[in-house]
Amino acid sequence: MGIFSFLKRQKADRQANAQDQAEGADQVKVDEPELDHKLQKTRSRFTENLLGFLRGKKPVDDDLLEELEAQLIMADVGVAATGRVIDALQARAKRDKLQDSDAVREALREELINILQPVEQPLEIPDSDSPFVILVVGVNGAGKTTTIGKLAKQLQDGGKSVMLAAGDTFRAAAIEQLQTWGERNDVPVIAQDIGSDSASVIFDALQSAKARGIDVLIADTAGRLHTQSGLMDELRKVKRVLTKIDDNAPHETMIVLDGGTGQNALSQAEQFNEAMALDGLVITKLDGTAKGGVVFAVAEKTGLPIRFIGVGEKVADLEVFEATRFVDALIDNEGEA
Ligand SMILES: Nc1nc2c(ncn2[C@@H]2O[C@H](COP(=O)(O)OP(=O)(O)O)[C@@H](O)[C@H]2O)c(=O)[nH]1
Ligand SMILES: [Mg+2]
Repeated sequence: MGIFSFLKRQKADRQANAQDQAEGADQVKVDEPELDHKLQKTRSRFTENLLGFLRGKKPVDDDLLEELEAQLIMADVGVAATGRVIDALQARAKRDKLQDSDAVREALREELINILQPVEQPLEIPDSDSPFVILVVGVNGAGKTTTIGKLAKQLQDGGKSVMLAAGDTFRAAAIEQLQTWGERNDVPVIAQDIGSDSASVIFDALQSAKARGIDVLIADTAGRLHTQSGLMDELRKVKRVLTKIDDNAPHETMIVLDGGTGQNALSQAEQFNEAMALDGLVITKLDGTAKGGVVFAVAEKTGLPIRFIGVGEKVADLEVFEATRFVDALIDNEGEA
């Protein structure tokens, strides 16, 4: 799908959306910039080098594939995902006789989508009598608190009641950031003083959410303690105490990764997953100078569902992750910017 049909589809999606939420319709922002526009910087990083050299209609040979391989690695796609793409392209070159750069480009597009398709698994919140608990983890600065704010607003607009727990008790600013956000958007925030026990804040919040019949509790957490193992111990303790109220809580342990940090984001996903058994991830800052390739690296190496992508600092800048849409926005299939 090219950029034009992509735009049309987005518009149609949004109109359908606005109709779905008739009473909340005034909150649906119709003039919000399109995903492909938001990904523009990321796209130009990704495609300038990666696809630029394809434009010259070179014959498809081993040299071209080698160059493509190098470009994918440089775009943060990672060794594993790059290897898979190149192997697939080599097989296709033999089988389908990729004639020119357009054919390579289309084949590349399909292989990139193949990597992301399995991790396109949106977060689903079932109707239930007890709160659905989302525990948000990740290193400082990744975008946890911002993502929580955006997500809370979107869930609220979708008719869910939401409560937040200020589980990052290590920095006063972190508690205030969440509280300010809650006040602005009419979302209750459960917080205690700085330095209090994160697990007990989140435990209290779940009790309160349950008593008030809240649909979704989203818990913020600290991104750094004195040691990495201290952080993992603390987060495991949070999980443990939650099960005292609800065997299935947290229902979603979701890591937030800064898409601009390349292979670091990948190793964070792997480390947290080992310690915490993650259910899903969010990759933020894809509107910035991120090269975008990290999305493929994380998908290939972890296989974890990508729930959302962050494409800006505003409340609307959180998108449900869709593989085809993402790849098309990234590689700008028709060459139009
Ligand atoms: N451009 C951009 N900035 C983001 C995005 N998500 C978060 N940020 C910014 O990243 C910074 C750190 O975010 P914060 O939520 O405080 O991170 P936390 O330490 O993980 O809670 C803030 O300045 C946010 O505005 C995003 O998707 N795009
Ligand atoms: Mg924070």
